[in-house]
Amino acid sequence: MPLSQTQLATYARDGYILLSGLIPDNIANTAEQAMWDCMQAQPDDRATWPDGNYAQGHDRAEIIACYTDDFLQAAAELCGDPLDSTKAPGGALAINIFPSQAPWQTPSPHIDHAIKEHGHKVFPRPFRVATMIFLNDVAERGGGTAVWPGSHRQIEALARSDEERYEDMWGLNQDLAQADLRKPLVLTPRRGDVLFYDYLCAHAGSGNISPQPRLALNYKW
Ligand SMILES: O=C(O)CCC(=O)C(=O)O
Ligand SMILES: [Fe+2]
Repeated sequence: MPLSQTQLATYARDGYILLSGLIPDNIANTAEQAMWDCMQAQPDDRATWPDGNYAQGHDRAEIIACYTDDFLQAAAELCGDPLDSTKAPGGALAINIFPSQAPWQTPSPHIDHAIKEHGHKVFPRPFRVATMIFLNDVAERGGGTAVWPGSHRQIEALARSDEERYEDMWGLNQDLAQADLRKPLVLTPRRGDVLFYDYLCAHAGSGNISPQPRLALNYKW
């Protein structure tokens, strides 16, 4: 079992957990190189970098290699489902945040699967756990993911307060201001760290005013 009782309790309390160094450095490093290749860009030549942020699905073997047995076991334990429910995914969504000139500000929270046209319902949960695999070191204000500790419980309480009104993830996401969320934590993960978050965990991408892009892979079960 890769996760301790303390880690499981932390996830239950906070609605997310950052597991440091879950992906071995050589695997994360090789995935990062593949990511640059996918973007047809070179890390040491800014002129080749994409304009703005980069969100794109990829299925290169070097990227899929991040789904190690330890990673999949951790995901399965956090899902609360049997292991075979988390067979290695066939790809990942790259979410890369490139440096920008915009003044840095605390981002606004959202929950995932909240696009109106997709019509996802709040209950039963449309997915169990989401993951962000960080492929490089993230500096302060370098585009780390922001998370709102305990927000999954507050947002669940909001949803339960009026299940008719908050039938859809979209409507619930519209009303997060009603959930009285605490202050967010803006993570500064390192290469190989993995964030797991609950489907009702409020989170956000954040601005990057560091010299380096933030490279990460997103997947949901
Ligand atoms: O880029 C991040 O850190 C978070 C992205 C995110 O929340 C999303 O794409 O839904
Ligand atoms: Fe999100």
